Amino acid sequence: NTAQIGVTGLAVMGRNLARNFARNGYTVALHNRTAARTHALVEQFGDEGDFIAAESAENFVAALERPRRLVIMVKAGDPTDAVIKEFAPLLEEGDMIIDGGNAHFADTRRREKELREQGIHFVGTGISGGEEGALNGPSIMPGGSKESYASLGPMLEKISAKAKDGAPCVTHVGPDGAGHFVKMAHNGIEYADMQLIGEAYQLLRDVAGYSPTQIADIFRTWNEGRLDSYLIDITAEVLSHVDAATGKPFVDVVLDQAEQKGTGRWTVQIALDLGVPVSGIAEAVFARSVSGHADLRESSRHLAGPTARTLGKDEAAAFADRVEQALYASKIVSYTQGFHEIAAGSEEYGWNVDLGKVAAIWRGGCIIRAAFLDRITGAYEAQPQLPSLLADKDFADEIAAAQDDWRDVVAAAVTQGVPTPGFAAALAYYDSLRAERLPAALTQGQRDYFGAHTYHRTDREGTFHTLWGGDKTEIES
Ligand code: NBP
Repeated sequence: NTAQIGVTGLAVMGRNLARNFARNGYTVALHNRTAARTHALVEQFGDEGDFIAAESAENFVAALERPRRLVIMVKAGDPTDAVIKEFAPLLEEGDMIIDGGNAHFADTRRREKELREQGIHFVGTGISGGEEGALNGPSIMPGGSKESYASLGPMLEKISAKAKDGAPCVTHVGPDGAGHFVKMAHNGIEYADMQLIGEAYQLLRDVAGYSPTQIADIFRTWNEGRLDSYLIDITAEVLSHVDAATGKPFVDVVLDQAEQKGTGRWTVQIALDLGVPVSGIAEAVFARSVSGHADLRESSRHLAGPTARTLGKDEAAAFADRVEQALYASKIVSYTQGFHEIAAGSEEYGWNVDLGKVAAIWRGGCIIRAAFLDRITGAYEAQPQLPSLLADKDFADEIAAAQDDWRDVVAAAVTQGVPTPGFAAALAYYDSLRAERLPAALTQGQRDYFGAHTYHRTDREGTFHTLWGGDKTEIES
């Protein structure tokens, strides 16, 4: 008997993905550097489907039907290269290596190119949904060749999450590193979503004076409306949880220093390289960074702030409604920025990514799954060349309706001294885009003054420089 697919790397993600394939009727070959994990899987879950356990790389490869489909689920970085180096010599032309780890898309591009020269399809695949998603249906973002998707796609469609309309949450994102790039952008957007939710929570707590349980209820209400999403849902769960040891709200006993694994940081680094303003995502990454600087925070506790003023009951309820508006408007902006980055990456690397399809495959399985994504798909379907989500009339109308409240909330945060870098950055981005004139004209003047960097004029073509040190005549260069 031969396996339709093999998984090497059987930690939480690989194990659950292998079980998912098996539960869907595929025979799955199993391999892990440390064989104990392979045997443990068969022992615990062997009755869920057909597994072929292999201890050696040779036996693992031999168990796969041709063209072989070999999934790597090991720690991203050097381990992935080590595993490729081990398996590639055992493979033949037309075989596929699927890397489901959180690889940097530049590594994926390099690996794809190297393996293509050997006739092997390398399919860098973003997988979102954590352990639970890997087992019950993740959102899957495969890159690589069209040919590989023809062979692999139906299997991925089977094991993927399904959106509410039944559509599988997987699509061929584009060639080489496109899948991992889109996964990276997904995680950047996830950081921004989480930061915005955190800011909403802090405002409801510090300005409106609500308790964590009350805030959980507010989030539950929001989850029935346009903010309906996995992250809002779990936020309510976390906020209503009470610590068993102390009887205090769980959120009050957790150390307030956020950690990160790196994909959010990559999103910002790559955005800087591509020249895409992802200020909301950047603020989310920096907010985690600030939180982690314990010493810096400790040495800053004495710094002056405004006198706190908690709202009365009726005022608090009205304020909560305004926070919902601010959260929703800021969310539209962070998705606008994230999709701009995907569009820029697609343009830079010639991937031809369908942005509407990306939004569609994020509707289920992944961490940012939300009702809202249907709207993004709709916007790109109506206008595939949409320059920005804010150019979509429906989103623009919604922000128009939300903007007064959004501004009030940011103003309240500023006067009350509650840090809301996400809300504020989103609003500044929005105002920058709609501004008739930006102070960039002055920046250009300064650059021309100190460095003769030249400028363009609004009234005629050409490149100009003013003789600032002399008689200030303008010359055309
Ligand atoms: P880990 O990222 O913790 O990696 C552990 C696996 O890598 C084990 O199977 C280990 O083998 C193997 N491995 C290592 Br480490 N170095 C190796 C080497 N040099 N050669 C061969 N195998 C090696 O596992 P994970 O949390 O299951 O994640 C797997 C991938 O999925 C990662 O890239 C991760 O970023 C990505 N991902 C994770 C999540 C999540 O929620 N955890 C979500 C989405 C994507 P051993 O058993 O012999 O030590």
